[in-house]
Amino acid sequence: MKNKIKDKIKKEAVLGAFQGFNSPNMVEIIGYAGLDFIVFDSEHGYVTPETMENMVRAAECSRLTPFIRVPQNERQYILKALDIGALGIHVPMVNTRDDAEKAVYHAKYYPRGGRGLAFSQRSTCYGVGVDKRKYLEESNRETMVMVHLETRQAIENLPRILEVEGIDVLFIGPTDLAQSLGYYGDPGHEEVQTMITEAMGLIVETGKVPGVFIADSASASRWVELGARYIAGGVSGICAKAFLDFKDKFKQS
Ligand code: 3PY
Ligand code: MG
Repeated sequence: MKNKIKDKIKKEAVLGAFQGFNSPNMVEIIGYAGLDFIVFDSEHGYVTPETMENMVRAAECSRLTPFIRVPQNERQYILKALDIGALGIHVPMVNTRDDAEKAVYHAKYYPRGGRGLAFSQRSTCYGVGVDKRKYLEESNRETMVMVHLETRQAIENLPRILEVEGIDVLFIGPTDLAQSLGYYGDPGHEEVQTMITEAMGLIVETGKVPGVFIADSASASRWVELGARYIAGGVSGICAKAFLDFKDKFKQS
């Protein structure tokens, strides 16, 4: 169970997308288009459990690394996301050091954490021919934890959140961050942008990896220059833009 994102972000920025609806076919299209990873969104989205499993399979078939954004930072969500075969989790609204510790604890097996263990699950090939010790070591090494920093409180607590071992990406959510600062629907506001820039500076300074959600890929280079190595957009937003463009360029004669 090699997680190619884990190695790649050490050297360069990776690109992915959040998908919050049922469609394994869409996952394959994104994979064949050459993105690095996909995040199935069960915080805002409504992916049903059976289709979630098939979307993880579709990602594997099309060389996309599958992650799942869990609805909230709770054991049962993190456990199911990983047991179904996601190679990492996105955890929304991580506001304190304790929140960050909790996310890592439920994503990692003993000795780092307390992830529940069952060899009957998809992630362990249903126990068929599995080398149990090797699986545990590999899983703890390859499973990624992405914590969402998306409130003023999270940014204020960033120095303490950064102390937690086992977080792979500190992912900034500009939409929620903007509303937490009072700028509803305006993540481009100067104060929000300054806060993101400063947070990224601190993350990079401590040798960790910042990530960020973007509305369009043209804006990514600015974050990459600041050290972000994990960039994601939203599938519906990307599709909506592509269809609007498709319609706008339609000429009848
Ligand atoms: C946000 O911008 O609030 C996000 O959660 C992006 O994923
Ligand atoms: Mg958010």
